[in-house]
Amino acid sequence: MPELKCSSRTLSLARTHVMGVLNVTPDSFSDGGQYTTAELAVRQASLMVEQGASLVDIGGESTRPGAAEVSVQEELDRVCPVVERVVKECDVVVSVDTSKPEVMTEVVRLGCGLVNDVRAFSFEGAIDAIKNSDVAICVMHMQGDPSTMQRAPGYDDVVGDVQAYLRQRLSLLMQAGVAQERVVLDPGFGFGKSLAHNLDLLRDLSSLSGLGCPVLVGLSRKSMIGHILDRDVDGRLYGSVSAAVVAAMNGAKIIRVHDVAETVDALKVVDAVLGVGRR
Ligand code: 8Y4
Repeated sequence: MPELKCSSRTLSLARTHVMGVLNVTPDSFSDGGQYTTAELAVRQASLMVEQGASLVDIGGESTRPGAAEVSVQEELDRVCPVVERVVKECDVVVSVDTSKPEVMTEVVRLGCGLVNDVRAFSFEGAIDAIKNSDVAICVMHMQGDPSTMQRAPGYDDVVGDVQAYLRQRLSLLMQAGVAQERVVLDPGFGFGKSLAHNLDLLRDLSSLSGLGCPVLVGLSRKSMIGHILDRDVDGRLYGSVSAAVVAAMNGAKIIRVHDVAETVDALKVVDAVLGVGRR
């Protein structure tokens, strides 16, 4: 069975894994910025691990439209103390959500297992920052940039376009010397996509696995769930868990979520149906 090497830890790709979201931005609206200090962040990470998360995704830059840009120093100050402590204290793969090469270099040094870049390692120096390490990387599709991406998203064929973009990034990374075995691909739900685009991508998610890398998705509490249900973020739990189930049935191996315990239960059912654990 294939595995994903994440620095000193390994994830079996025989089952579906949950990645718990741990925002360390003062303005993160989903957790109200409650976990800004390292102490509270580590407590939240420990809870998510107890609930069955295989990874925690630590992010210090908000990609919400209209969110303030964060300097390199500010992002380092937010993220590094938390990464350092979670790496030492928790039995989990530490993922860091960043696009900045300076942050990547530092968190790789601190022992993170995955670098999650919503900008697909497009900033100058980003590929160099991860290439001579053994961290896994998540390469995500986005149309436009976070400030403008939801204004008028457009595609000829959203599934084909996203797949072509990810194939191109993968090929560039491999040319730079990054082994394909380190790469995770993500269609980037909500990043420059209408509801119809998101639904097309979720319905056809299994076609992404054809690129030969494990697939990660983030659907949790996103506006596509809000639009389907006509609910604000506090009312999106069942919708988010349902979307996670669809994604896992369609081959996603890592699901990025806010509600770890609930999603872990749902994915145990999916994995049982998929026959995980049988020879
Ligand atoms: C409510 C709650 C509404 C959260 C919107 C949001 C992804 C990601 C994000 C993703 C990967 C978010 C950092 C956006 N989404 N990384 N990051 N894939 N790989 N919005 O889909 O959660 S942040």
